[in-house]
Amino acid sequence: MAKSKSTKSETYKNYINGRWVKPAAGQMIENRNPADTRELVGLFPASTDEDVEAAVAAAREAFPKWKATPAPKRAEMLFELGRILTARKDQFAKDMTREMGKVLKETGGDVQEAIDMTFYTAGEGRRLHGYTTPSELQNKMAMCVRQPVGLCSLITPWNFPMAIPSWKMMPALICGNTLVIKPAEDTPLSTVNLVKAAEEAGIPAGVINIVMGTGDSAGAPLTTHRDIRLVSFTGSTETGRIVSTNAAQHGKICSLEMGGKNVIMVMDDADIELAAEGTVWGAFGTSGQRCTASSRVVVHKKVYKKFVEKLTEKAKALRIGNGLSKNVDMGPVINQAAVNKILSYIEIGKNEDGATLHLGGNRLEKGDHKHGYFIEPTIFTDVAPQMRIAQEEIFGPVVSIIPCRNLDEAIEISNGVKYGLSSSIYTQDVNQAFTAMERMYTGIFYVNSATIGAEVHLPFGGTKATGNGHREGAMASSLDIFSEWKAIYVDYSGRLQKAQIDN
Ligand code: UN1
Repeated sequence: MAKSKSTKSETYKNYINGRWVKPAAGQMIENRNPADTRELVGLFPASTDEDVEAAVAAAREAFPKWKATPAPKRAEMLFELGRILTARKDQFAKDMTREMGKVLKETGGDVQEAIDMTFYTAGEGRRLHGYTTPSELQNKMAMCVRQPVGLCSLITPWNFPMAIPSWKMMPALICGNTLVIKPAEDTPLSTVNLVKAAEEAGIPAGVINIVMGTGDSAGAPLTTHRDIRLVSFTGSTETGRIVSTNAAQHGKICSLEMGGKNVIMVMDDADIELAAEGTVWGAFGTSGQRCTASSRVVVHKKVYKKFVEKLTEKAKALRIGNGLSKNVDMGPVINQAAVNKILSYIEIGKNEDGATLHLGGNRLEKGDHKHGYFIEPTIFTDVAPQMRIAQEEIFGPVVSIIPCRNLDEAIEISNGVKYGLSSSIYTQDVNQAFTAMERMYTGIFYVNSATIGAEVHLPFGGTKATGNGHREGAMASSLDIFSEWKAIYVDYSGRLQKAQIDN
C-alpha cells in the first residue's frame, strides 16, 4: 500500500439520527487522491447491514414530523443550506478535487450545481402545486395534491459527488420525505460536506442520514429494506439493473440514471473551430468521466480532415496533472480499475480492423504523473459505427471519430447505440438543426454545443438503456419521482352521488 504523504487525513463517521457515529463493524475505507495516491484524503466508514438498519430506523422515526412540517418551513432550511454551500464553495471544490481529481474550475461547477439545485428547489416550498378540476357531479369538488412517498434511499456516483446527491436530496426533502444517502466509496467527502452543511442549516435529526461504504455491503441493503419506499440510483447500467431488480422484487419505486454513449454530429457547414473546441470540452472535460461525455463524433466527410486536424491540435495542447494546479486542464481518472478499463478499451480500439489510434492511448507514469491515474487524451479516427469503442461506454478520455456522408446517415449512426442520454449537432443550417432535434432519440439535445453542461431547471435523463423513464432536475419531473399524487373528492351535496352512474 502507498505510504501516506499528508498528515492532514481525518477519520470520518456516518451521520445517523443527527449524530456522527462510527460504523458498527469498525472497518474503514481509505480515500486517496487519484492525482497522487500518496495523499490520504481520509478514512471513511465501511458500513454494513447494521448501520443501514440504524439509518433507516432514524429516517422512519423522523418521517411523521418532517412530513407535517409545512413545505415553506422546509424550504427555509434549504435556503439556509444554499447560503452555507455558497459561503464554502471554494473549500468544497478543493476537497472535491482532492478526492475526485477533476480540475478546480470543474469542481467549483459541481458545487455550484448543488447550490443552484438547492435554491431552485427551496423556491418550490411555496408552490408544490396540485390542481383542482371539475367533478362530473354537482356539489362535489375534485382536486389532487402531492404527498411524500416516505423513506428514500439515494445511491450516488463519484463523478459529480455533490451535484448528483443534490439532484436527489433537495426534491426528496421539499416533498417531505426522509432519506438515507450512500455516496460512492471513491468520493464520500463531498457528500459528507453536503450533509454537514444540511445539519448546520437546521434540518432535523433523522431527516438526512449518510451511510458510507461499498455497494455490496452498504448499498445493496438500501435497495431491499422493507421500510424504504423509493430507491434513486445514478451509476453504471450494470449496477442499475441490479438495483432495479431488487427494487422490483421488494415493490419499491425506483428511479435510475445510468450510462451514455453520447454523440456530436459535425455537418459540412459547421463552424469547425467551434466544433473542435466543443469536442475537446465534451470528450476530455472531467477526463471523459461524465455520463454525458461526448465519446463519439460523427463528422461529414467534406470537413472530416479539417475537423480532425483542429481537434488534434487542441487535444495536444491540454495540460494534464493535479487538478488543484491552475495550469492544468485535465486531471486523472478515478482509480486503478478505471485505468484498467480505459486501457483495455484502447487495446480493443487498436485491434479493430480499420480504426486508427490517432492520438494518445497511453497512461502517463513519469514525473508529476508518477503517483496518479493519468491517461492521455485519446482520439481514434476512421471508426466504424458498430465497433465496440463506438458502442460501449468507456468513461475515460477516449473519443471515436466516425465519418458520415450526410445528415440522414449521421442521425442513423448517432441513434444506433443502446444508450440515449445526450446528443448534439454543429451546423449553421436551421433545417438540419431542427431535423436532428426531432429525430435524435435522446433525453438531452444541444445545438452548436457539446453534449455536456445541463442546467438544473431542465429535465436531466435519457432514453433506452440510460434510464427507466424518469428525469431529474427540472421541478415537475423530480417532484414526480419524490412525491405521489393523492386525488381528493369532497361531496357536499348531502346525499349519495354515484360517479359514472348518476351523471
Ligand atoms: C453526468 O454527466 O454524469 O450536464 C452529470 C452536465 C452536468 C452534469 C453531468 N451538469 O454536464
